[in-house]
Amino acid sequence: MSTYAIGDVQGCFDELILLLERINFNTATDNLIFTGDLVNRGPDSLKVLEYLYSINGSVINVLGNHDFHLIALTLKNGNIKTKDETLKPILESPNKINLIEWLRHQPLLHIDKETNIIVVHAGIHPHWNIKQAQAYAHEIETIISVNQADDFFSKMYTNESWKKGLEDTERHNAIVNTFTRMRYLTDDGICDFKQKNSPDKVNHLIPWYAYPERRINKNLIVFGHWSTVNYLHDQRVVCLDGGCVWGGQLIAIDLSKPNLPIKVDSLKLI
Ligand SMILES: [Mn+2]
Repeated sequence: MSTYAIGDVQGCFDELILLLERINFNTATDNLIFTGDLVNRGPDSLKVLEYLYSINGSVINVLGNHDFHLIALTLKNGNIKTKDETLKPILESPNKINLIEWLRHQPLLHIDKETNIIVVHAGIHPHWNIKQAQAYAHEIETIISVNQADDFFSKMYTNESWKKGLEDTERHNAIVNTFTRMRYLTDDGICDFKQKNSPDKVNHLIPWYAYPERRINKNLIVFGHWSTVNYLHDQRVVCLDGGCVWGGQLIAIDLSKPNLPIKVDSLKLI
């Protein structure tokens, strides 16, 4: 029995199946924890969701920004923009309600009981300890899984950065932005949500995982969201976003062997 973490799939269904074959995934005995962004940009978002829903007893997906966006679009039920074309088959699927209900009951943070490895989509604010991170994640999980979630999703698109003393919408947005969009912070601990380049090209901002005195420093944190970082493993973090949707790789690790990535190349013709 193994538990695997898998990086950002973003609709790359064929690569996902190849990766599951590569790791000899067995639905009866193995578990999969996805780092979020299952959908959007890639060719087969609906197939990815339908497949994972069909084996949902073996799957956890920590929610990413694209997953949040899909839930928001579904609840809004309005016209979609060109950049969201790849989500259209989900929105038009007869199985839409089941898929979205499953998605919006997924966590923002998962801690593996065997290894104490933490999995999130983008990261954990360096000022947060584990108890705070769990409480903040739970706060949002409660809001988005109830019937009145529409209000939250209609106000979600802001660039609020976490700081103490925020309330209501500002606080909720800051928590979601941290877990699902954070890459860099300033010296003062303010998130910069615009910069997406790799850290070797950016001097004036600090990657969240390299922030001095990051409070969670014993548990390994596995994350995705940052394809320009690509696969990274240092003592305390593993990035699994190989940018498969951009022609890179889809990456998995067995949580009991986090230093041995298993990679499948994108099938995209470049
Ligand atoms: Mn993302």
